[in-house]
Amino acid sequence: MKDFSLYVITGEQFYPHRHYLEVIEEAIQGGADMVQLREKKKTKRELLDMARQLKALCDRYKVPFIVNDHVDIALAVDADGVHLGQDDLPLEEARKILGPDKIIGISTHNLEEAKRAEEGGADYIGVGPVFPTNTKEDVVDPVGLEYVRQVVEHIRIPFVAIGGIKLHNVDQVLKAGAKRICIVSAIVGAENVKEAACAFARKLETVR
Ligand code: TZP
Ligand code: MG
Repeated sequence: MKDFSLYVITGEQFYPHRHYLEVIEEAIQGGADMVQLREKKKTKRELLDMARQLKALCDRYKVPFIVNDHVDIALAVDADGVHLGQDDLPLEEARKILGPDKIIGISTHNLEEAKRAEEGGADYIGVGPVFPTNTKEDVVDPVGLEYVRQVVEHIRIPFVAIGGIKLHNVDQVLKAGAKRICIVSAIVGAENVKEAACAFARKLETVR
């Protein structure tokens, strides 16, 4: 897996009057180096179309493109990988379908889930929500920076900190040991998407 540090996720509710391709392109131009399609209210057909277009955009910038939840859509558009939660298709099944070369990321909320994902062959894990966030419905309670520190100590595969990360609190996340962060609203919902991404990218440079 190509390394990454600033992982950006789509969220159409944050740019109702803009086209997702334009928003994501600005995020990439600002420094996002991994992109995920995550839209919970779209049909499979709509997602397939978005995935195809985002994959083409990401290919142009040589940025890995990941599909949330839908292994079939990831395969159909030859995405670089999938991101799966604890209630989605299990890692072992997804790996059987996708083979060894695709990226599989797993959301985790505690060390037990993190260890299981690592042992199961996940390429990276999500660690969060670090802070409260309204972006995700049915979100579990924030796990805080303590879980980030535990992952730094006990897990060897790459992890991304996610959830409520903003410019004003990102320093705490980096100080806890995160070298990769995953952002929705603070980038795609920003007034100036490119500048917002750029500001996070600059913060990340200080720890890399
Ligand atoms: N998973 C855990 S928190 C979250 C996801 C998808 C949402 C993060 O969004 P934001 O706007 O960066 O808090
Ligand atoms: Mg999911």
